[in-house]
Amino acid sequence: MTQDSVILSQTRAGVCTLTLNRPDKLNAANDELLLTLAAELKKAEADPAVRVVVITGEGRGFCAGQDLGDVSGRGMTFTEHLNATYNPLIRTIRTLDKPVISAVNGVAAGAGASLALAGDIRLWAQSARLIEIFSNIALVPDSGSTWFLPRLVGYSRAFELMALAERVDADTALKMGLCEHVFSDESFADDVQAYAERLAARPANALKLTKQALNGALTGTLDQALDQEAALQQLAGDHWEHGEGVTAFKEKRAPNFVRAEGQVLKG
Ligand code: T3D
Repeated sequence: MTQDSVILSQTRAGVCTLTLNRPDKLNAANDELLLTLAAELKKAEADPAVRVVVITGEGRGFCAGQDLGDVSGRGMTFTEHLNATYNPLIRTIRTLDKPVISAVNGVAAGAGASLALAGDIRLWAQSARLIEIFSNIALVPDSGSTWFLPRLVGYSRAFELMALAERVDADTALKMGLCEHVFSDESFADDVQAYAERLAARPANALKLTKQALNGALTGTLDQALDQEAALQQLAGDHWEHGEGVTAFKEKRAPNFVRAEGQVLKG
């Protein structure tokens, strides 16, 4: 991977940062970017050195959605294109067995807004903004926006944002629950790394199962959620992390959930 790659990847202290790298176009997505991002997420999932993944953008944009210069003559219907590119990417994020942070450094528009919403955690820079911009070009929100947004802000607010393509700034996003934290532009990358390292120190297996449980619960009934919790709790309880957590509690010390290569922990 070179500095020219459409996705830059860097891993530090258990945190893999994937940076969309088409800054001249506010990181608008072409097929190469979408397919490479999905492939890099899979690589990060398979890499034992990675405990948390961050998706962010190079330059002043996060992602301006579909590259509108890359649409004509692509030889695919909209449906075929979504099924070949955006949809597998969004599914990969939501099913990845590691936490994914959307680190929204700048404008997130169209499918870029969907990408901003898809993370398990959403951290925004003060100057970031989100625009469900699809209706400006008379398209329907896609790449998961119709699923994510009403669950966060309710049906009518979601419809209004989509119908009017209103810009949501960072303070409003925080109030609306579109992001968990807003950090200053100047220290954004450092603040995101520090936050991600906090997540990376948490029990990886338990977080994987928690993500699975929450995603299942969002679409199921209470009965299904209770059954799923009971099944996943067995997997968590049988894992060494659980033993370490209980032992640490009894020994009145902080648990060490990051198992060093070759180190055998109790439990
Ligand atoms: O399968 C399918 O194809 C369907 C899937 C659809 C998914 C979608 O995402 S549809 C929505 C597509 N995106 C848009 O419609 C957004 C278009 N961009 C904008 O409206 C504005 O750029 C922004 C509101 C996002 C930001 O405005 P501003 O004023 O901060 O920046 P700018 O000057 O408009 O953009 C800077 C440059 O990025 C500019 O290039 P230039 O003139 O300096 O050479 C602009 O053309 C380029 N750019 C921004 N967005 C896109 C883009 N180039 C190609 N595609 C873009 N989406």
